[in-house]
Amino acid sequence: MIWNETMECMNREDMRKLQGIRLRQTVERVYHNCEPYRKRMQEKGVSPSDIQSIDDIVKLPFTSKKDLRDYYPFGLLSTPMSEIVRLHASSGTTGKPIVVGYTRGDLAIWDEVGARCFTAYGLGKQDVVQVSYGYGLFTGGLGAHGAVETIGGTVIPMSSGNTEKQIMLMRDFGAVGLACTPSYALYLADAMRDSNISRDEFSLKVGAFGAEPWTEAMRKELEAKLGIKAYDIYGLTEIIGPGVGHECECQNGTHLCEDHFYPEIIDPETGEPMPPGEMGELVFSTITKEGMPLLRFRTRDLTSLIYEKCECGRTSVRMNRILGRSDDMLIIRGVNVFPSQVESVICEIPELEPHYFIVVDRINNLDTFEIQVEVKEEFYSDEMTRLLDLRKHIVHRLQSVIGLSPDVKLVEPRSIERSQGKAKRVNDKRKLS
Ligand code: DLL
Repeated sequence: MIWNETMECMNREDMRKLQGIRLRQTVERVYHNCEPYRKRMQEKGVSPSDIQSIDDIVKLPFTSKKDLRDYYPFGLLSTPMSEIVRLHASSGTTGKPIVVGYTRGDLAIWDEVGARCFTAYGLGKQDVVQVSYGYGLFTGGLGAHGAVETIGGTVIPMSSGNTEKQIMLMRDFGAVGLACTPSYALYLADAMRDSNISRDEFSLKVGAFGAEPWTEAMRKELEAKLGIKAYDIYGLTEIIGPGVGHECECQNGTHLCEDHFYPEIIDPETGEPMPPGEMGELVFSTITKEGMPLLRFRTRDLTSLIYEKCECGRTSVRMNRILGRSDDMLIIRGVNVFPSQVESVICEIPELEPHYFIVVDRINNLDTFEIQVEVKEEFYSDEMTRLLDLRKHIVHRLQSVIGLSPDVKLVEPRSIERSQGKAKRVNDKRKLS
């Protein structure tokens, strides 16, 4: 099922033309209505008339998270405050949050792209969807909420937390779709198993999981545990929220809504565009937003793009799974490590639960690298030799995937703290000193 066939299946040449027209309009808008953008463009010697087609985008300056902080709270708006009908914010790790203002038109775009996501997952008017992303300043709850209402489905505005009630209502209201972070979905799956309710009593068929990186192995785990198809939903506050991209029934890359959000991949070191298909940092320009359009916003997310037509019929560009954020990358003893690599190894070992925590420290000038991982109930025995063998096997697999031998600590089931929103999987103590 396709929500907006014209846009999602447009031939690539027409799409580029449309993107060029929309980019030009956006550049005009920010140049005339947003002082920081005008100054930046003038400094770079670019004027709106230099932007004739989408290829000219490389002439424009980048925008970063730092810019959003520097112009906190409303300095990057391109409309008067009277046109702004909603604010969202995301709290970063440091300092002030990042604030985004939406006009009515922006909210309509958000509903439209959100509707494309849930339609692509096979959901429609007849379906009940439980939204267990947090509601509030975080875009997850209200974003998914608007999307489900737009396709005409029935939304259960659960928000996160209160797991027992989540499970009860999911069963009683016959939720077919579940929208939450993959880590919370895992938590719910375990809690459902522990409740005395049999799986047949649930109607769940589809998961819309995102807001944090997750792996193919985690998808398999979630699909098996919940008996569903688990789809990716991607987005970020600065650009709009959930709905920037989504998977389709082929589960082979995340389609980006590129008629609204134009993606580029750049070399994170030099800022130069990467050749098509290569991995690098994802950059977005919003080309239809009114309230706070962003040009060439550096997401810090690392991925690559696929431009071939998908088997589902959509021609929209697809994004490979996000390896992680460049600022999540750990450099341990000189080796680059992403938590997602650790996750993929853990999920492939049947004796382990997909719950882990990484602790990095520096002792006597040497990096230490510890991974705590839960062993499944049935394998967690007092028999030391069995656990030692398992530990050896994990270290060996991690060594071959990431090139480092961590200190693996096997811990009891349920002993690692669970998250109801985005999972926190790393404690890098080196940053504190
Ligand atoms: O997480 C918006 C969202 C809500 C997306 C619900 C999907 C579902 P932020 O809090 O601003 O917004 O965080 C954005 O989260 O730059 C990525 O690093 C990460 N992220 C979001 N979706 C995915 C995904 C929301 N599907 C940041 N896969 C982004 C991997 C994701 N990472």
